[in-house]
Amino acid sequence: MANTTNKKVLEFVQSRVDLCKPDEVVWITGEEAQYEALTKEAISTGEMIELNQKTLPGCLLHRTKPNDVARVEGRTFICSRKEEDCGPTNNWWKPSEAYAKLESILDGAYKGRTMYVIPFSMGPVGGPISKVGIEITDSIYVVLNMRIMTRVGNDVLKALGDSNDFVRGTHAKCDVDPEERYICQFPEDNAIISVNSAYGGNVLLGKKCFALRIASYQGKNEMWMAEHMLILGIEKPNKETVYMCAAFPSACGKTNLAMLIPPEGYRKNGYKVFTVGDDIAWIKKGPDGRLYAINPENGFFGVAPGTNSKSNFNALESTRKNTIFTNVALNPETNEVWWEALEKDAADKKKPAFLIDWTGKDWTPETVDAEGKPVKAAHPNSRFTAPAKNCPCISPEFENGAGVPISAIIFGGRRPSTVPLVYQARSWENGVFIGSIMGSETTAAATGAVGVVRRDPMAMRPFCGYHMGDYFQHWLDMGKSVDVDKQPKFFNVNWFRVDEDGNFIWPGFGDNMRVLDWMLKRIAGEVDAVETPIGFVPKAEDINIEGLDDFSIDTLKGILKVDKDAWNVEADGIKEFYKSFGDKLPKELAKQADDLKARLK
Ligand code: GTP
Ligand code: SPV
Ligand code: MN
Repeated sequence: MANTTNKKVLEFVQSRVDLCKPDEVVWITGEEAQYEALTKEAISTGEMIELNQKTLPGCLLHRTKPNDVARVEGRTFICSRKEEDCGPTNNWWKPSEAYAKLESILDGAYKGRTMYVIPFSMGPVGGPISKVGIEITDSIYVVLNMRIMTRVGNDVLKALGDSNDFVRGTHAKCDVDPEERYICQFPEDNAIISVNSAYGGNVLLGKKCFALRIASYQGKNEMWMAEHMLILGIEKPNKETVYMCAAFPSACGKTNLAMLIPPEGYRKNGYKVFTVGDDIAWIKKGPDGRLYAINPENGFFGVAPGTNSKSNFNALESTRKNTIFTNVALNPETNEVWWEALEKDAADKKKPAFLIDWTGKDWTPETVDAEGKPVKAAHPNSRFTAPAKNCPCISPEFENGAGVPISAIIFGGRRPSTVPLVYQARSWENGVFIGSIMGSETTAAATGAVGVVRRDPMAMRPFCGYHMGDYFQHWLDMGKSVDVDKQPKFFNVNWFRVDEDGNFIWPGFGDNMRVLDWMLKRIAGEVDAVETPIGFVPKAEDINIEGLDDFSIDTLKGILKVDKDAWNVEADGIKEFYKSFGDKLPKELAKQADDLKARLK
């Protein structure tokens, strides 16, 4: 039964009933008993596997079809009315044609099934930056995940009242047919339709589809920003907390940085890191003229492989109860989960000798594929869905709907060479330039080749809901709307420089605190820096490497170096990339590219 009299909501839901023809309609209320019943049902049908309830209380495992393990960028469409509003980084589909095709797929898609109506809020319910969505789905997996990732239920409908300001999301699993899989955003209609997938970012419509693709478009029109960014707070020994946002592409270290544990020396001196968000930030100007950020999500959909008590203690802790695991391995003896590098070192005795892999097959450390290559027990993009409140370092400001004031914006990606460990932009405009030229090696978070460097502006290439050239202009406009002394400082980082043998040079993870510390000092005006053609690089002695074994100041100097030849190649690549935006490229950025080239002469 609907717990709302909102005509627009009721109309939308009725339109889905008429189209998808479910046997039954269930409104998700937010009540505990309803979840328990749904969980039981999903366990009884095999959709979910109940894990060891002593060691992993409330935890479930889910396996997707092997053809459905990551976002599908090639099948993701921005269905703006005009093609020129979609831009060269997105796939465009004419709305009338997209609707016709999708409605033919949705026609009767819920026959013999139950339709779930999920009212959800991105951001604290009723908060000044928050927004509401309604997702229709035929998947209990989606319901249970949305319950962790967003705020759901009757409270949301109450907060929405009679307003028409909500996003309409329709999801149908259908046959999980990869040839008929479509993830479509209709920015002008506030609508999302996703069919033939049952995996994470394709179907949890509050996440990438709404909170980035639709929200980025809303933000452009309403003068705020939706970004693929973590938000963290660093409490200094004087108890002041400085907040930073960081945009890294998928599987490039946001969750890890957001939950960082500082090295011992910092902890002793009273530094603490708090997590506000690990994937998405909504940023708006506050009453005092500074920029404030909220995390619109309520949980973490994090990469499992590589997560262990050493690399990310806080993330691992977050997954110890009420968590859904997707495509990890199962230890049938203990009924617990496993993934590659769950042990912090090879000597760890817990490494299992026998598992059920993510596809449901028997697995041992000796298992190889047809070509004789070792088989991974967990899929490289296997994930955990964990409630934010489980996180030991969740920020006390997490539920503050007004957000936290941002002092720094950090960009970064996986670059084996060229890009130094850290550098600072000269200004907001130069910062936007640095974000716009971001490049990174592709990862398993999306289907396609892995390890190829591609341009990924602001880590938003797969997530910007409109023309990337207009998006750059919006960034410039946001900067102009904030007084210079209130603007966050911009930095770029690269944890992923490798040596001749392909090993990472910088220790990374908790030791990234050493780089954040330099940023804190730059923000406070406590250290100067070396001006280079690309921006301000630290003096090596200003990065604290005390307590780092086998890491010399010469090694540090090596990864701080700005190689002019390599950057000349980079600058040419940028100009090439910029050409794809045609006359939508803001002239300020074209000038930034020219200036860089001139400084490199
Ligand atoms: P999405 O959820 O896909 O947006 O990913 P993310 O940006 O949150 O990435 P995450 O923190 O899950 O890290 C992805 C991978 O990068 C993991 O395998 C980590 O082990 C690795 N990683 C994270 N931080 C570092 C680092 O500082 N150095 C190195 N070498 N690897 C890192
Ligand atoms: C990403 O790919 O950036 C993710 C995972 O955070 S997904 O929700 O699948 O998009
Ligand atoms: Mn992400």
